[in-house]
Amino acid sequence: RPRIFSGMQPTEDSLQLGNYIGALSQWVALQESYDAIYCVVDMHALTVNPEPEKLRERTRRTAAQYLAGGVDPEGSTLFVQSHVPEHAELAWVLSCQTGFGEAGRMTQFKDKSAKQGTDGTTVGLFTYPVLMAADILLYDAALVPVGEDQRQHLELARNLAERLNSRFGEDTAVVPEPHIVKAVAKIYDLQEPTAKMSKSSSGGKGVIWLLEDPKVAAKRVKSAATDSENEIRYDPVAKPGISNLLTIFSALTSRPVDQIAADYEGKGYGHLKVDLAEVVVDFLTPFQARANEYLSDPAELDAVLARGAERARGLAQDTLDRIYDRVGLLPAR
Ligand code: AQP
Repeated sequence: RPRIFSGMQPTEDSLQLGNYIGALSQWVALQESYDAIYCVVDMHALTVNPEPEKLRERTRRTAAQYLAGGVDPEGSTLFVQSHVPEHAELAWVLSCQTGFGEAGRMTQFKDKSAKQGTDGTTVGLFTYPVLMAADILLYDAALVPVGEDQRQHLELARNLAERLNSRFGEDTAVVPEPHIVKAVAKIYDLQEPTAKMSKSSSGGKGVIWLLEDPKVAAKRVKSAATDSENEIRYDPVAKPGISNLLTIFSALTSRPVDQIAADYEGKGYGHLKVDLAEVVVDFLTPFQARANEYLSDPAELDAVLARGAERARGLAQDTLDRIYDRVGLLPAR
């Protein structure tokens, strides 16, 4: 089976609905046909300087949400990035292959560093995409399921793989392909439907958190920003708010957007919002029950993560040995 890799950062207590629709639900759909490797990228989360206790707690919570979303811990490999030190080791090799200007062109870095100012911005935030490239190349991943916002980082990983191959020999690294499902690649903030729903967007008011009280989530859906017309149709340019609600509705019910839009022909926005609020509650309630079950037994969760790390490490060591050899590092005796 071809290999896929993906990960998310444990930067908040809860993932948000965009993480689920754009990434996690894709992971679950792909895990049967691929050798899937899913990682909680806690080292990436260090770029925002979290409280140590919070980071540990959020790492477990993120893993529990992967499992609650349907990641199969038997068929797939689920682990925590820092448990496999090869990620940081390969990142160093790759950082020596990355142009300073090339890294500086990453739009996510430009956006985040602009908010934080020069002194608040760490070197870790700058080299974040290089660590992400290491995550992917370490497992010879052929495919990387992510949301649209990660496209440029994926392109860097591809460029680095190609660079290694042209400098050190054709099969030094596997060049990964992004797997971005266009229809759900970008879920928007409910209050600001032209901005990506993100763990840090709109002060949280337009975000649906996977682990928040479903009643609060329902309220957020009902007060989503729309437009001054009254026609329900999918038109992301003219009607970003309504189109986003239709996309979320479609993703959570596995029904085509057009069909849903047709159901609401001639009906008011209120109808759509009330029904979508119910769909969201019906999704969140069992999701949270499953997540809480995993969280109620941290020892078992840690055991799942330990098994995953053991398998991941075996794969990672082989790749790192190969790349260390190609770039000319002397093997240790
Ligand atoms: N709104 C979204 N729509 C579709 N996909 C999304 N993803 C994130 N937001 C959306 C995808 O989820 C994964 C999250 O990976 P991450 O936690 O490493 O990265 P992130 O993009 O930093 O997450 P957030 O929630 O957007 O937090 P911020 O921006 O506040 O740090 C990725 O596959 C991403 O594409």
